[in-house]
Amino acid sequence: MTAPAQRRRLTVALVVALLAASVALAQPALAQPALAQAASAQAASAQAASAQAASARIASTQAAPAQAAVQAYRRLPWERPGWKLRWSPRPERDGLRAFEHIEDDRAGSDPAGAPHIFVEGDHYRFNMNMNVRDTSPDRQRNEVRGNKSWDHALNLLTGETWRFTYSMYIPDTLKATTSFSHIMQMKMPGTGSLPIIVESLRRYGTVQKMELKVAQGDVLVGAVDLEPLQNHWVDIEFEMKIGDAPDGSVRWVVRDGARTVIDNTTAGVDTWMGDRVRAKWGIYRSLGDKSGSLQDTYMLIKNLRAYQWSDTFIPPVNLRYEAERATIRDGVVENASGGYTGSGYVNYADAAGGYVEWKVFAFCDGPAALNLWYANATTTVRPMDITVNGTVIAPGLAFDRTPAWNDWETRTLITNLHAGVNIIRATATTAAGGPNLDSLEVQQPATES
Ligand SMILES: [Ca+2]
Ligand SMILES: [Ca+2]
Ligand SMILES: [Ca+2]
Repeated sequence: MTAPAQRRRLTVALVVALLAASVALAQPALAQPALAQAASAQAASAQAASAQAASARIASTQAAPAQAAVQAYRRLPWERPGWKLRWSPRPERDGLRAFEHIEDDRAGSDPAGAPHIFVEGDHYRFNMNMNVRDTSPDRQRNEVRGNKSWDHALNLLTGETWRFTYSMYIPDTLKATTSFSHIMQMKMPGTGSLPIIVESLRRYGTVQKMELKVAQGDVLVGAVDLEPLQNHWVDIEFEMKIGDAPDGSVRWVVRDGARTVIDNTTAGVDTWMGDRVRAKWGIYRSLGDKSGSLQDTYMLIKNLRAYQWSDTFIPPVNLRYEAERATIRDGVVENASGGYTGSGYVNYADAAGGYVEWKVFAFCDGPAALNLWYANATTTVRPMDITVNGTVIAPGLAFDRTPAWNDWETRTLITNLHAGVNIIRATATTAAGGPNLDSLEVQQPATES
């Protein structure tokens, strides 16, 4: 066996072991019998096939139990199409690690009030006082963004359908305003990128509303009176089919105890902006309110859950390849900035042509999501050409600025890989060189589509 073939077999074995382990960990009661059953069904099926070659009569008697076993396996609940839980942080256990990024007074305007975002019992608390100023000083921001599970960021991609549920406590000091007051958003990564969905507290004269809008086209999904919902926990649910218009849709449900306050669905909207989608919670509001509603306040959230509609229990398989362990031309491995994974990151030389090149594994021919984790705390975009197996799939992909060198962000590409080893290269195309590059995550569906 050649060395690459040995490596490939090892990788296959490792991936299978990882898959089995993750299934066993997530579902200890179901996983072992189900996997054993599947294996025995396969064995019985193989046995039936060889018997068929010998004698059609014998084959027919052996194939029947094999089919019955396969059907029993398919009937297991987690093999049916349905909502599959993909994220369920417990504040007291997971703390702020449940999120990709914590934007807690990122301009450092209110050190006396820090931290503004923290765990309090079974919920997350977001404090907002009037001292806080965002990096844009006409507004305030204390938010968490992204969903992290098993130390990986959840990828919400085009063609997928997701449901988020959570409970929210809005005190009567958190009022609707004449300028924007957002309490939840769905966005793609990138500084200054437009939101996709926005949940806001908006004032119409004397009437305070909580509303949900799709940002593209400014489409209102629904609005409810805010005041009856204040000073106690209410339940929020929203579903999102991710796609370019007209394939996107959004459903928004607000429940107050047993009462459904609103349950609206808006279809035909645009919910995909070309990069992965992620949720933000917190208080992000303009200081331009003209109604005198702004004051020190807070918001609480708990029972956060994310479900993906899927016909398999097994989540997509996500493998991380560190930049510092890849092939590097015109770049150096560093570890001075924190927040990276592995042992460091690659700092590209200030020149065009430097690259990081990975050999990555794919289970089968088909689509994969590539997450390039990077930081660029300059004011200049640092584009790179991304090639897969020698073909440029994203020329001059923009790596926009990030708030800090230790604030790692992603650019996500969806591309086809072939089964086995694939070569992925990120090449700087301008004289400033590439951004700092931390890792490449490759995500493939666990089942062939
Ligand atoms: Ca779009
Ligand atoms: Ca550099
Ligand atoms: Ca790294």
